Amino acid sequence: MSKIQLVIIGGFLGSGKTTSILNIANYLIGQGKKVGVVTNDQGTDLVDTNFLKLKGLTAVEVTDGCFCCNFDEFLDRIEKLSKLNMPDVILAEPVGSCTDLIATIYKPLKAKKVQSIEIKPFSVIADPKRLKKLILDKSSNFHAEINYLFKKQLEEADIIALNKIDLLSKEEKEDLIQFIKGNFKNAELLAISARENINIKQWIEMIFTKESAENTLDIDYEIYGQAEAHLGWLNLTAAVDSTVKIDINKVISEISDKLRKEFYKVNGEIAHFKLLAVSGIDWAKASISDISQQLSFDKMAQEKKF
Ligand SMILES: Nc1nc2c(ncn2[C@@H]2O[C@H](COP(=O)(O)OP(=O)(O)OP(=O)(O)O)[C@@H](O)[C@H]2O)c(=O)[nH]1
Ligand SMILES: [Mg+2]
Repeated sequence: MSKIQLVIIGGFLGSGKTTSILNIANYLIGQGKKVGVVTNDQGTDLVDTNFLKLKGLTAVEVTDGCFCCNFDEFLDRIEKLSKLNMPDVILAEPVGSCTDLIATIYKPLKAKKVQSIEIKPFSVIADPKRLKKLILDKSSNFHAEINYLFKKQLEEADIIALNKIDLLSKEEKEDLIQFIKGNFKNAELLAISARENINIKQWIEMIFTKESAENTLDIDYEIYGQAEAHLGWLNLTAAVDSTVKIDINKVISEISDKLRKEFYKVNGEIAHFKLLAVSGIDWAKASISDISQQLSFDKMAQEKKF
């Protein structure tokens, strides 16, 4: 029996993990592969899982904590996916505040000698604006411990995918590439756009032709814990009943604007705000992945304005 290829795509909150997974999955499906996805976040009934399912993928979730602290649950989900659609490839997304995955996933998988799984190199995605704000300009409202976590995530990568290059000038892109090359020497670097499908094929080739170097982190768990503690999580589900038709794109925009204004008032920062709205006939999803960024729709509902 051939092994399931397990591909883990990490990276900070809002860096583009789910967008990349969708893109990689569609590419692999186009090549005739069967693909399953494991998502992971704090809370249950996750936006990412529902989004990927609405996009037609088979997805299961590990909730209320990262894979790294729920290794058995992670294995259980892989088994569940195997039973559901016998995938050739499983794409897995850890929580965006998670690091030290080589020690907590890669090594235990090898130690347990799980014969059915072949683990592929570990990719970590970096959002360029966040990288600049956190590490280069040091202009973020985040606590220093979060900067530490962000750096550690990049340090253990086999592949760093500098994402969202569609938002960068040529100079900005070059500066960041030089910075990453100079500071994270263990990793291969690719500049990509998950949304605009730039260099995704090259990335996939890299994932499936290289081996993980298993860059074990030297990490201070106290600082890591403090970083996670500084990040607040809120998961909400609301049902709206109305006798008149509602424009769900507008609902998303209004909620997001109000939220962003409140964060500005308290000098706060948004790691990732994502909202999925589903009506009887259509759905929409949008995100804010930094307080200085505008709301961006991954999908708008096609409903006409009423
Ligand atoms: N412009 C641009 N936006 C992108 C790109 N990739 C992702 N995004 C947007 O960035 C936002 C966050 O993307 P996600 O894929 O949800 O990020 P994530 O890493 O899965 O986020 P979490 O699961 O919350 O950690 C979404 O609005 C995406 O549409 C890109 O290449 N270019
Ligand atoms: Mg995600």
